[in-house]
Amino acid sequence: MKIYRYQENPLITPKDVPPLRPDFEVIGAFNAGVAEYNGELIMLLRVAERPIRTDAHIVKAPVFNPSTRELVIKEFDLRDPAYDVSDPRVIRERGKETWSYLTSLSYLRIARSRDGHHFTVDDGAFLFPADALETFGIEDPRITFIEGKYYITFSVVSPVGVGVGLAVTDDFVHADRLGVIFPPENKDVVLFPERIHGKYYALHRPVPKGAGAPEIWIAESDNLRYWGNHRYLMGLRPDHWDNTRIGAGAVPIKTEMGWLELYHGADEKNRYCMGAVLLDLDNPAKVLARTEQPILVPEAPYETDGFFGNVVFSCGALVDGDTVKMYYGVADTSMACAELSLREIMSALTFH
Ligand code: MAN
Repeated sequence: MKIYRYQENPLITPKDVPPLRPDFEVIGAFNAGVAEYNGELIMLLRVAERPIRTDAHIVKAPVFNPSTRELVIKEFDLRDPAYDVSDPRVIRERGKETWSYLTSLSYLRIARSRDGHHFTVDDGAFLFPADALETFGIEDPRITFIEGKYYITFSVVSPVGVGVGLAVTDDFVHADRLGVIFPPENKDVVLFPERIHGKYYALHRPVPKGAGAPEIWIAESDNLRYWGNHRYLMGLRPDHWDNTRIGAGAVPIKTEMGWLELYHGADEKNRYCMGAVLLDLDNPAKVLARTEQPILVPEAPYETDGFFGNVVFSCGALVDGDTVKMYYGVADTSMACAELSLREIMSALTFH
């Protein structure tokens, strides 16, 4: 498969984004949702900021306090054996399976472009944590244009778990929040761009803790807020690149052959690749075909090295004729874009 990675990659790096306050630093501008609006390409970035470290032994975790609307900074001494900080993203109490704090707080911020290659970052946040379910941040937005409005799904992260929130905008200046649409633990919610037989559809990714694994489900709704008729859609594949965790990526692309979904899959070493799956046009709960091999793997230095390396993670793609412009987060650090041929992705699918 031919892949054209933009020469300007990475398109946005943490250095391009000034922190919201002087005692913080931006460590990630990644996993952006994309949309076309008013002649511009909008990238809704997940920006991760953390308090600047002043003592090499102290890790500081930012937490939003919903009553004061301020950030509280928790400190952890790396020499304290009670904590495990081997994963740079989280602070764990040793011996516990779940994590207790994130080392950065994410919010959503807009970058705009006329040509899809060069971007200007807006001042300030577009969506910032606002309530008790968002105290550890909001992450990984996807934008779907439905019936004249842009709907944004994003992860909401707090001590009670990771769920999925919904917001809507028609101008990328103001957004209305529509609440949490999928409770913990769930992530990677992508809305279909149109109704199918009168119903809205969403892909989602629960993380079962007893039986089961982080795999992709599909649900229906009459109003985008209340979801039901949940069905298991597709799973992990042993001995494949997507054997540990999968989740929907970009907004499904309508083609003559079906809905083409670009999804991410991770292996046991936490290498994240992108693959494709084709769903029935009439009944998207039916999987028609899937790529055996990934369509994009982390290879470029900006994909293999960073805050959390070996990650390509797309939350949005645009289609122009045969060209799929896949925007994707790299190494939990920056943003990149690659062009692929729609026809070639289709021929890489294996039908069952
Ligand atoms: C994982 C990673 C992090 C993210 C948390 C919470 O640890 O994806 O980047 O912040 O989950 O969603």
